[in-house]
Amino acid sequence: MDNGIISEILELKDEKDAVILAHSYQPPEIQDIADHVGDSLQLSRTAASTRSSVIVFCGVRFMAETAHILSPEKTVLLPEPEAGCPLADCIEVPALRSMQDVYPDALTVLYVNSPADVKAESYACCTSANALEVVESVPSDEIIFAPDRNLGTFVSRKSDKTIHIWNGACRCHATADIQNIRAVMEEWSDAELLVHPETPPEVWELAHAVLGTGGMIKHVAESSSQRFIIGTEEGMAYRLKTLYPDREFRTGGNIYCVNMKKITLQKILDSLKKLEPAIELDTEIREKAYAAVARMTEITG
Ligand code: CIZ
Repeated sequence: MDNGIISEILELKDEKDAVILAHSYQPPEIQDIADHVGDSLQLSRTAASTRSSVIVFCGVRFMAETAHILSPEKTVLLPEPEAGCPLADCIEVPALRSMQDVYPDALTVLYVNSPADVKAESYACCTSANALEVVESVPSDEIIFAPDRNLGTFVSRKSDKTIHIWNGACRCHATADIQNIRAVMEEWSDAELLVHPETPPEVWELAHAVLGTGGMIKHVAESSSQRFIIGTEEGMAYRLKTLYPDREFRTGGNIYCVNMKKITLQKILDSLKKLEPAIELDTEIREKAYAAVARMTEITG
C-alpha cells in the first residue's frame, strides 16, 4: 500500500472540503480510505446529508448521478468517468416509452441501477433492498419493472401484482458460476450461502437467503453462523470481514465487476486536485428523476 498517496488524498480532502464515499463493491484500498462505505442508497443519503461541499463518489456512474440528483448543490466527482454499468446502459428512454405504451395502466418501478434520464420517465425508483416494498406500495396493481429481470422475477414471485419485466441483467451477477458456488459449498459445508437477487433463480435455490448488500450486513449480524459464502461482487466479502472480523467469508460464483475496479487511489487524487470529472445533468431531467427517487424514500423512509 502506498502510504504517500493516501496521505496526499487525506490532506487534499480536508483542503477541498470533500467527503469520500465508497460502494461495498470497491477494492479494499478504496474502502479503507473512505469516510463512508455502503450501498448506493445509503451513500446517496449520506451525500444528501453531508456538510461537505465536494463528494468523491467511488462507485459507478448511476450511483454518482443519484447522489447528484439528491444533492444538486454539491460537486459530485466520479474519479473515473468510464466507470459505467452495463445493466444501467441496457435501458433507454425510447424503448421504455414503447413498453409504457403497451401497458398504459402500469406504473414504472425502476431499479436505481439505471441512467438519470430513464429515472425521469419512471414513477418510483427502488433498490435491491426495498424493491418488493416499493412495488407493493405504488398505487397500481400493474407494474413495469426495469431493468433487471432477475430482481424483477424475485419481486414478482413475492407479489400478487401483474409485473411486466424488462429483459436486462447485470453481466457479472447474471453469469454467476454455479459450479464454483457448489464447489465452495462442498468445502465449507457449515457455511450459509447469501446471494444477490441479480443472480439467476437457479442460484437462489441453493441459497440460505437472497439479499441486497445492506440485507447481507443485517443478516450476518443476526445469524449465529460463523462462516458465510457471499454470492455477490467480491468487494462485499471484504466489507463484511471489516464489519465482522470474528466471522469468516468467502466469495462464491466468481462475481467481479470490472467497472467498480476502475476507481484507483491515483484517480481519486487526480480528481481531488482538479475537482473533476464532476457529474452534470440537465436540470429538467434531474428534477424529474428526483421525483422518482423521492417517491422511493417516501415509501421506505
Ligand atoms: O444498490 C446497490 O448499491 C447495489 C448495486 C447493490 C446492492 O445490493 O446494494
